[in-house]
Amino acid sequence: MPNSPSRILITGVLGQDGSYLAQHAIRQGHCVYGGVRGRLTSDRTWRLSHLGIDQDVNFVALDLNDANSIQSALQNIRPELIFNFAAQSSVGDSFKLPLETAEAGGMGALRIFEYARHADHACRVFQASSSEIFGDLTDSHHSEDSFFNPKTPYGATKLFAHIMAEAYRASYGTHVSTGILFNHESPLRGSNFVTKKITQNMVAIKLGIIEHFSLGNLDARRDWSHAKDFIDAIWSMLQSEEPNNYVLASGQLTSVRDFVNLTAQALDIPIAWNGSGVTEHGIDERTGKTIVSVNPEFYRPYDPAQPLADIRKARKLLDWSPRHSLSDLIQEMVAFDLKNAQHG
Ligand code: GDR
Repeated sequence: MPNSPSRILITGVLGQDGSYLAQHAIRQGHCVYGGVRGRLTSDRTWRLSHLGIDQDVNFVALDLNDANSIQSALQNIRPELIFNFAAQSSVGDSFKLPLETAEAGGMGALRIFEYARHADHACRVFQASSSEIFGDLTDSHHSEDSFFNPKTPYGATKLFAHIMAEAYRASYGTHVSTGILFNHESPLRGSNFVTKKITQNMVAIKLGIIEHFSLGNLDARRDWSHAKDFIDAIWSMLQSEEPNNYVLASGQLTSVRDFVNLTAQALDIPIAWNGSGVTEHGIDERTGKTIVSVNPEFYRPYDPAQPLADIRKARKLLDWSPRHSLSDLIQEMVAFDLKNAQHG
């Protein structure tokens, strides 16, 4: 891809990944268009404002549920690079919203591939795929060639788009790369995801704003990376001549309970666990008070165990490796949440 400034469309530009990708592209002098569904209000642009780039993004109306909206945005912008991050991104909510999840995540992606296929100019696409496409464990380590067996509406939708990306590559020569993204977090993560929920609530406990909060499955294990590390690899994917699929992860699984422990450590809160199952709770050893408990309301109808990731392909072909450790990530999230809680 030429190094000259490109027209770049980012769907989901208001989300965590879209914001960091926009920052990366703007720093390199590219012209960034950000697809936005619905009204643009300041409470929706807070991530871009935090990164200091809210004035640098050209916002365009784009609703992945609406074929006409996608077509007219793409025809006006004629993007050379498209990063498709927009989706109903909560696995938990996909059980409550299966139709919306499938429409935007599945058909929305397909409509973007169709544009790239027919465009009369060079157009490369990045499709955000997910570790949820693996579903139930089959291999010890999961790579781009593993068996896909999703068990959630979100995972099934992501697999549809993933397979379509491969089909467009093979059948039409479309330049579509996918990132099979394991969990990736940052200070800009939404508070409906477990990491942010933990850091925000533990900070509020530390500052005496709340006394206690609840979680669901403490035994769930996830491979958590810093979102910024993934952005580096995603950018490289569209700079490569050959499109491909890449697993992105750290290669290390940690339980939700241990994420709480590491957050407590970062905040200097001594925590001990008592009980088991729904009665399990974490106690502040200094005060003897319960600060974390289990609420089955946060359990999912199905919560497949996450496999270990095999990231050798991205390491080799993209010359990529994660730069942040889990404790770096937690330190950064806690510092951000402390600042926000103290300064409003
Ligand atoms: P996930 O992320 O479903 O893996 O999807 P999430 O942070 O929502 O859940 C991670 C694990 O934590 C358990 N958990 C809780 N989750 C939430 N949200 N709230 C709780 O209170 C809670 N308690 C325990 C969950 O059961 C789960 O096992 C993320 C998203 O970013 C997807 O878009 C992405 O594709 C995948 O990661 C890879």
